[in-house]
Amino acid sequence: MKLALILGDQLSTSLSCLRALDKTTDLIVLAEVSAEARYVKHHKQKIALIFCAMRHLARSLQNEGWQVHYHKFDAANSAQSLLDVVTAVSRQHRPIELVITECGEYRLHHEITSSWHDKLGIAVTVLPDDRFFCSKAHFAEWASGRKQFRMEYFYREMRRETGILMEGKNPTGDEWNFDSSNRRVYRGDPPLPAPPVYSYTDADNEVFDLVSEHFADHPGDLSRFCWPVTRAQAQTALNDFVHNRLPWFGDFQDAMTQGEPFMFHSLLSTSINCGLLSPREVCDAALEAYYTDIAPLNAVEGFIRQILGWREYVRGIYWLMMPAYADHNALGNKRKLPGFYWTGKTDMNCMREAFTNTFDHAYAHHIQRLMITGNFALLAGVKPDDICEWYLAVYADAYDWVELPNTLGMVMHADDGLLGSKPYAASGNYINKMSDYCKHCHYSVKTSTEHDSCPFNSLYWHFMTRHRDKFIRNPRMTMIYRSYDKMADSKKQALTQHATQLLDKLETL
Ligand code: FAD
Ligand code: DLZ
Ligand code: SF4
Repeated sequence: MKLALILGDQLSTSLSCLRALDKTTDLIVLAEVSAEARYVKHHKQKIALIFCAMRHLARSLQNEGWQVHYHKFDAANSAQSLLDVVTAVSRQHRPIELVITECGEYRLHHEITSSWHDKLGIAVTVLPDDRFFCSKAHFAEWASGRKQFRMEYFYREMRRETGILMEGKNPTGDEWNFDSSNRRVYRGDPPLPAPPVYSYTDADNEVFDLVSEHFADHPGDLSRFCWPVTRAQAQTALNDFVHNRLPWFGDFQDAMTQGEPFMFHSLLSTSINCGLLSPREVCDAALEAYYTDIAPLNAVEGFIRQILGWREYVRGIYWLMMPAYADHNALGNKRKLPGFYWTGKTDMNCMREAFTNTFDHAYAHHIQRLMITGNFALLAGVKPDDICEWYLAVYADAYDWVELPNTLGMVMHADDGLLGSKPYAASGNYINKMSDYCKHCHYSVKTSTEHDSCPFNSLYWHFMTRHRDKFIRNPRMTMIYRSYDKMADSKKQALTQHATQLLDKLETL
């Protein structure tokens, strides 16, 4: 007989390892273990989501006739890692082989491929994860010989290969990208639709109690838990998004509004990443909305680009560059992450809003992650390790393969521009333009060097001046340095002095 191990982010009945198994003889293992639940301080909602969804998948597989060994989290059990559980099950059932779909994270992938065969004394077969549009090998082929790996070119290649939003050889609407029409400021029209509410079972409630009891020291709480935990709920989420938010997704993709955590975003990353939805079916649903006039092209293209483009691209980069990628720190950052990232306590309203969403929902939308909490960490020169650990812990959709390139590469520019041709650094002006946060803030966005000036303003110029040698020859940054050079010396000095003072008292902002 064979064993298959299904991981907490592989919760799909069409997984490659299941296709290598025989229902009548083989056994599937799913295990809730401390090693996975504690390797960073995952938000309580992330652990609850994964455990609930694992339990539902186990039940579905049993209903389909599979034999399943399900290991529930038990603090008193001596088996606290995936290897412990597989070892115990192997001793009992004497399989000839362990089959597993390759892991999403390098950490576990390396552990399994380098040592499990010897430790278990049986064959360990790792099968490709074919839930992605682009295999690791195909991405490596695309990347080979290129000096720069620009997402936009990869995305066009994926469009051509899949035929998604293509009319023969040309992109639908004669443009590859409608980003320029996707920067509207949101002023309350149309009203923001509330996301769907799901009902949870007694089995889910058992998980919520378990997480509250054993992971009390982890961030966040469970009172606002609103994530799909079954495939049916995830399909409801997709349907709800396509009809109620996708039509405006493009227009308001970069907008932020006080007290509104979700805007017109899909909230689908948790379901896609843990396996409840496939990226293909999500793109198909968006395409269908375009062809049936439910959503316009700028929305559908903008949404598909995130999945067919960014999501596939960051996964490709991760597997191409790991393990060395995680150690990059191209800007030489040394500052430790300010404590308010974990407590949420700060007078900067934009940051507080992002933290509130994060702790309440294990969610923040992309522009909050990139241009608020990410931007601040970039400007303040936070160590990439610290900020990466934070993003991996606090979001319910976070797994190293997707979090690391986004944080280390896109936000922190720590990979020296492999992922982005210029850092996404911005002053308070950008935040004021794209949101109403500054109206509700203790700080003044209009000034830079007063005692109550927006910290983003002087920190922005401090960032630009301390990295001048690196960025001055970047053609996309010439204008920035030109306007700095035009400033009076007294203004430059005041900016430097004010930013230095802020950096010295960062914890108190
Ligand atoms: P939407 O805005 O509705 O986007 C649609 C879908 O596109 C998402 O569900 C997601 O599957 C995909 N997507 C969008 N942007 C990206 C991207 N940059 N990379 C990969 N996929 C993308 N996304 C994660 O799934 N997990 C993470 O751990 C993660 N960490 C991030 C860390 C930082 C610092 C930043 C800037 C972004 C990160 N992202 C991550 C990308 C993005 O912020 C989230 O995918 C998105 O906010 C999830 O919410 P949504 O489902 O409502 O997305
Ligand atoms: C994130 C996570 C958590 C919190 N718990 C488990 C678990 O108990 N069992 C499990 O199989 N997977 C869990 N996961 C997801 C894994 O960390 C993820 O599968 C690996 O990091 C590989 O991507
Ligand atoms: Fe954020 Fe500055 Fe605006 Fe306050 S004034 S909300 S700190 S950008």
